[in-house]
Amino acid sequence: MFKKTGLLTGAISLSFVLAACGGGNEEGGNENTDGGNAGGNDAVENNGGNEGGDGEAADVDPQEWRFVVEETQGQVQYVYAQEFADLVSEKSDGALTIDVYEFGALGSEVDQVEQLTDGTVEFAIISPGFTGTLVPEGNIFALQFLFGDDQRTNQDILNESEAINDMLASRYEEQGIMPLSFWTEGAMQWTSNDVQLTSPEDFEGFQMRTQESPLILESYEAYGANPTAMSWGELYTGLQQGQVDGQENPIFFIADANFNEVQDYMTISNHNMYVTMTTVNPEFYEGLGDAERSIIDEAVEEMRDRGFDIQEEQNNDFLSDIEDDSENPTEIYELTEEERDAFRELAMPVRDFYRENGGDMAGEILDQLEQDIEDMSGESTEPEGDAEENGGEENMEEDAGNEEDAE
Ligand code: 6CS
Repeated sequence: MFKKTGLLTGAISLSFVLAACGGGNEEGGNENTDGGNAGGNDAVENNGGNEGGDGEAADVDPQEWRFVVEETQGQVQYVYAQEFADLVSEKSDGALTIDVYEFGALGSEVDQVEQLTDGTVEFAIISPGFTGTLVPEGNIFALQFLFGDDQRTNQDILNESEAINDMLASRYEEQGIMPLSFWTEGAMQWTSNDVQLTSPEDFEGFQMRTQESPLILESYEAYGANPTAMSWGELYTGLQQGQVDGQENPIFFIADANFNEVQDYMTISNHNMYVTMTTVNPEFYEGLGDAERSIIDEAVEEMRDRGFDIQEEQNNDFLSDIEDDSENPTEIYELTEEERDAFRELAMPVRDFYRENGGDMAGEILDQLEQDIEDMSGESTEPEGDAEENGGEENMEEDAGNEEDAE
């Protein structure tokens, strides 16, 4: 499925000081200790349930690797990475150790992409929303209303789609990012101040925070909004101080990052799902021995369903945190199908923008993905009266939109 390139270039050292907290493995938890402002400094060493050391698995050379994620301790990506690390340790009888770095420990989401490609870290969870200029085809996940509403079906499509796991994955690999799996963190919802977002008119002049990929910005411009890209580490303050009016994210993230504290409204829009990727540096992966590589592959497979369960549980559990927060009330409204149709209609021409600006393979990948979705969900991806207009003159490879520096 994946093209293999290059050889391990040798031991890689961090160019900065890493603060290691040395604590045990964090389970679930989800306490947010920084008032919604991201920026932990912790690497949590994995002990993999193998304290006491049963000895090392045959043929596995003891090694220590780094895994950086875009979320903080207790949040979905972090829990996933820690369980992945535990599995790898277990399978290698403690020979393979993975230290998990939470968001903020090594920089911004964009810095983390670079750390994976230059080999500073071996593993990373990377969301395509932060790779839009590096791998323009990856903008495909910004297309709203492309996938259906059933997250289980969507995860099956992410697991099996040829468009994603073969065609798109090879584009990532050419840029030094090898996706090992694509997975959902759940449906995204809108939050806002001053206006409940129920129709495209509500987005007129709305300052929307987005991740940095050009197609996300284009999608909100299609609704009439003024999107601004920023790191989520700055988002709580940005919302509080009125630099931006609203944002999109899955429910668990809205609640755990405390965005609801500084937002008047939440709209259950289910306009898209949040897709992320478990990735590895291709040269590192290719340079591994068969035994080590098999352990990684097995852990990736075992984490497919686990990742889905972690996000589902957190998204279910956290809704009540928002509903019950009487100190900082957030009014919640669920869009009707008719209301969603108004957004769907405006989202359709953005597919043409993707075809024209999403890199050499964009058209082919989108055609194949639409086919994969229809085959696996039994539902059409093309609503009636597909719009012809297309807003795209810019080139996503050259223009990242109006993102701000994501430090
Ligand atoms: O909104 C964001 O940028 C963040 N949202 C999630 C669900 N994970 C990490 C990402 O950086």
